[in-house]
Amino acid sequence: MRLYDYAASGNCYKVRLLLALLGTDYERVPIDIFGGDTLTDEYARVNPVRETPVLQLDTGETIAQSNAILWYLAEGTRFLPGGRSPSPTAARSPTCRSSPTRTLPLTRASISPSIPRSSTGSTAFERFPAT
Ligand SMILES: N[C@@H](CCC(=O)N[C@@H](CS)C(=O)NCC(=O)O)C(=O)O
Repeated sequence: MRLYDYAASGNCYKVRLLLALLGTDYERVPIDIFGGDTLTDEYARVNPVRETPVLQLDTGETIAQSNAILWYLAEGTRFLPGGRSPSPTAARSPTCRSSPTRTLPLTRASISPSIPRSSTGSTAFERFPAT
């Protein structure tokens, strides 16, 4: 497996840390996010969101979002025992398995901050639900 990795990133570091704790061999692909490495067409094919980290499996499938990568790597190990996720959406490929966990962090990090929150923490959508 291959990790697209920006050395100074905390999101990348936690993936490197878990890979090290698991003793997993991987190829590290250094990405300089300030040097334009994420702005190439080639990188857009790896991650259209143009962020690091990205884990590329030997099948070529890619997993973005650090927490989704952690989930994928940890499942079935001592860090997340109990085997692979029993979720119906988790049935097929590794990337399918991790897709809910990829979507949730992406939503939280990239979409919900732009939804205004009141002082009680509720969003406009919650205060004015569709009828
Ligand atoms: N929610 C994402 C955040 C990823 C992220 O912000 N990555 C930064 C490095 S920490 C990045 O690659 N930024 C590239 C850019 O903004 O151009 C995750 O947890 O993986």
